Amino acid sequence: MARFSWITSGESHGPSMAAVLEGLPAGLPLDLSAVDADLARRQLGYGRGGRMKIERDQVEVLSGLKGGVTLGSPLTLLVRNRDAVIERLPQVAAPRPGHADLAGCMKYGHRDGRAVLERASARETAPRVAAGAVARQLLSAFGIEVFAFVLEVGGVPEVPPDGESLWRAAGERRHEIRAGSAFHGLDPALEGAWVAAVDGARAAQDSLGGVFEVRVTGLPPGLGSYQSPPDRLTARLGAALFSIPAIKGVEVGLGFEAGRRPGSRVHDAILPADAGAPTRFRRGSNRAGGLEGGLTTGEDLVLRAAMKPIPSLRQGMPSVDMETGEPRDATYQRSDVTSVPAASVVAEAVVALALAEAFLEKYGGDSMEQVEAAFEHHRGQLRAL
Ligand code: EPS
Repeated sequence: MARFSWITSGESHGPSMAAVLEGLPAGLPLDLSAVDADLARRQLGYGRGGRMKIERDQVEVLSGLKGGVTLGSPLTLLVRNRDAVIERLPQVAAPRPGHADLAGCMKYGHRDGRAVLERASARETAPRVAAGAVARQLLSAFGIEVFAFVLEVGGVPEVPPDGESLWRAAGERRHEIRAGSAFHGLDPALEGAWVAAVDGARAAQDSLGGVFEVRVTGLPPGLGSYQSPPDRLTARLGAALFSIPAIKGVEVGLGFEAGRRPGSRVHDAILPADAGAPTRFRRGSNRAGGLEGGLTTGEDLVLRAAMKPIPSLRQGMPSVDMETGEPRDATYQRSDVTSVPAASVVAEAVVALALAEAFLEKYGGDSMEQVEAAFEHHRGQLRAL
């Protein structure tokens, strides 16, 4: 049985983008329309730019599936680029501050930023979302749901909103409320101010960042490990979120606030659970955000990430011409004003992928039947603990 792993490939304006997942158990039915629905959500959000008007991202499966069910072999997912013009695009003469252009050119010895940006582009997140949608279906077979929503766009609102209150208020209507939001948010009262912020930034030829929250429900306790530092799930989830382009900060549970409070107002009391609960224990609160010691606690996972504004600015940023060495504005072609809503969908994908990996480490088997048996066995152990 192969270890669960995945890779993406493709250039932003090449013929296509792809993802290959290895180590999926055989016997998982895949709903490809749900994969397409995630790809479509990634394309949405108020403030997206011209490229999203061109693309119609849809998944094609090239291997690993028969009759809609996984075979246990590598699963290859293809997302074609409509804007496949890589051979006709101009040089990127002046690197964009904030993008990988300059650091990438210095790494490889290129003078044309095009050689860097084609792969560094956030277009890469399209196949990642497809891969994440598959991971999400594996988790969903065990009652685990990954849900992200946008909290802030461009510093609006001024006081950071409480994700917990929004999440609780939305309850079972969360999918419906988020689907009705132009920003994948849960607070309809903020939509008008967000639209105004994006319109203002567009008029000023500027760009905006923001903050989103990812919540995971239905997790069993004990995913991850404290035995070896890199295996800690907290580290792996942090790395997953930081792998999304433009992410500059990640918080778990209370996050930075945990560093400001005394321990008695940080840690979550352990209490006896009611009879019939899945374990004999319950927690008085979830300030830990569902992770203790690098392991899931069985409480909801609560993660937040901050995204910087997109570095392709219409107004121009000071840069240097790579050929002449003279100062000039950074090269600009087109860009989004904000892609925080899209990043929240990518965050769901990378969190689902990291959790699928940890889930299969603990309960892994060659087939879904074997994974289910391992999962049920652990549930029995937890009831008896
Ligand atoms: C993106 C495709 C890109 C950008 C954007 C995201 O397409 P193009 O470069 O042709 O306009 O719109 O990329 C970035 C924000 C970035 O910094 O690279 C996509 O599919 O999401």
